[in-house]
Amino acid sequence: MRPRVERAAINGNSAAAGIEGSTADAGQAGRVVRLVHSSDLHLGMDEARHGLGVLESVLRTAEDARADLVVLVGDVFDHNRVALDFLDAATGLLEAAGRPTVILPGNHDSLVPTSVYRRGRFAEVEHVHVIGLTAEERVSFPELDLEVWGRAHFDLWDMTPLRDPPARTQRWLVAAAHGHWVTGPHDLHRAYLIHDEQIRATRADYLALGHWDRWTPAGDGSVVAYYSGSPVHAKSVNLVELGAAEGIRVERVPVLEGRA
Ligand SMILES: [Mn+2]
Repeated sequence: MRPRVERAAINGNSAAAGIEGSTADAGQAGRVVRLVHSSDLHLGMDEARHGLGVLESVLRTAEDARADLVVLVGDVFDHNRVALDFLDAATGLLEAAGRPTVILPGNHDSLVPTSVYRRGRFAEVEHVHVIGLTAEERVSFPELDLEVWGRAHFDLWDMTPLRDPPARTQRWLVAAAHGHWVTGPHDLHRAYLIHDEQIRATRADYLALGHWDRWTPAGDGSVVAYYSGSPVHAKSVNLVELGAAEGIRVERVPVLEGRA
């Protein structure tokens, strides 16, 4: 049984944002950039039962989709006590996939001193980028004319995922945030809040959200923003195409089974 495929085509913000320079009107000429957005894999929650199959599935789906880039928006690991050999195996999968991957640490896999990302050898893999560790907040891909910006969780304290978004330096700006989208006053007691006006202020072409297990669009429509949901629960990832004829195209695609 395949989950239904959700499609959304919304005009990108790169022109509307009024960016300076020759890239502003690159509209038709540039190639289409494809990225796969996922989050909340919670690897290591039950090593015996789930293993790394979920990560393998996401990477296989990205390969099948011929994605230029994979963006994993937090809680990739369930906790920071995950065993070193498990981390080595995870790094091995990312390395073998050979696909540029940006990881934004979330609240479960935050960059505490004993973080999975500091204990594991993630920083040694050239095409794996951990925001807050291998880059401060922004990872640039000049060959794609794209940058990914986000704020890592460094501990368990509250933080503001979308505080002070930067001005773009590439044609495409993808923002990433691991937190709770505020849909009303009943959400205000929560942590890691993401408000509509903060989403709007990113002026990003796409906002990749994590922290929720379910797939859902977010924001007020000013920026194309989606939770990917956990591949375990949503059974899908978001395939985002930047530069498609109709603007920014987001497709919810089912995750393929791992090889295991
Ligand atoms: Mn979370």
